Amino acid sequence: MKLKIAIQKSGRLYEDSLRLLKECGIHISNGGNKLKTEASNFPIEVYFLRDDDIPQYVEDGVADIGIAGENVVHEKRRQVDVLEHLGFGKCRLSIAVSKNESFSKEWLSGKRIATSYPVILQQYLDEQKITAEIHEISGSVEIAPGIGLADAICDLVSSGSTLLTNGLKEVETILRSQAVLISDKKMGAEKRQLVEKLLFRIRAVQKARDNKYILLNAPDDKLDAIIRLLPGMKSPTVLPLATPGWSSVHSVLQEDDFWEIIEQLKSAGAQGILVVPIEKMII
Ligand code: PRT
Ligand code: ZN
Repeated sequence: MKLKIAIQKSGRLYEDSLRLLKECGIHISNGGNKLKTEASNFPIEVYFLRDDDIPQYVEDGVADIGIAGENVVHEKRRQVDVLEHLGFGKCRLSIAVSKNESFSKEWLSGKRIATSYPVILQQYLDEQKITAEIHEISGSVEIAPGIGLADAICDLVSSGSTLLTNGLKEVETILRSQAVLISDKKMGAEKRQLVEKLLFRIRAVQKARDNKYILLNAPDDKLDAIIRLLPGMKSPTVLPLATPGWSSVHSVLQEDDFWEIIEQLKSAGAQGILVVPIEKMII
């Protein structure tokens, strides 16, 4: 039995999706123009599809699991389970208007809004009790105000440069999105076991990405103060150095706390601090 996973065939999620599988130790030949390929060392078949179609394929059981943006998963309203947020493909679905417009939510009332996300936008408008006209278009949404097709747009934004070059400004964020792993609700027990195995690896890869391994040297009389600064997985490892009166301390640090703690370690007397990436982390 093989697990079938659907990933984007080309586009913004393609490379990160392949990289994630690779980091999970799953060897597949690059898709190229192929519709599907197999892994040599894990019972998995990879299908390369358009991102918009992935939720439907998973709902229908054509694929057991898939990687798609939350934006697409919400818009398509398909009955699938979201198993994990994957930390890439981050963007937001926002309303944008001409940069000279003085915007308020009430302003939207009666306006024409161009979008490729009519379902999510309608839900937002209903929640806000705003009546507006939605123009569904499938691409180049950002040019709609300039050509007189709409008064505002609702589109995905990441850096914001597309809005800027089209004389628009972002005024409301209605959804934050990233790539997620979705699964078929009707999957059998054997497939579920394979999914668990894959999820275990994905989580180890994600945890490793958020953490760093740190090694440092310290005089023994400063050890207590230094150890208090380091969380570690249980507690830091302390090993004697060849030079009497000195020890080496090993620990794991969260990427987010990293710079702050390094500063404090230095002032507490730590020397020769090394910080190295972790490849996999299982706790
Ligand atoms: O062929 P297929 O249908 O598979 O590809 P696609 O063209 O529909 O999708 P693609 O590859 O553009 O995006 C796939 C997924 O990436 C989306 O569904 C989102 O989940 C995610 N993602 C992340 C983005 C962006 N960031 C993004 N910036 N998708 C699209 N954009 C577009 C946006 O629509 C706008 O045109 O990029 C432009 C804005 O970018 P900035 O950086 O100028 O703000
Ligand atoms: Zn698409």
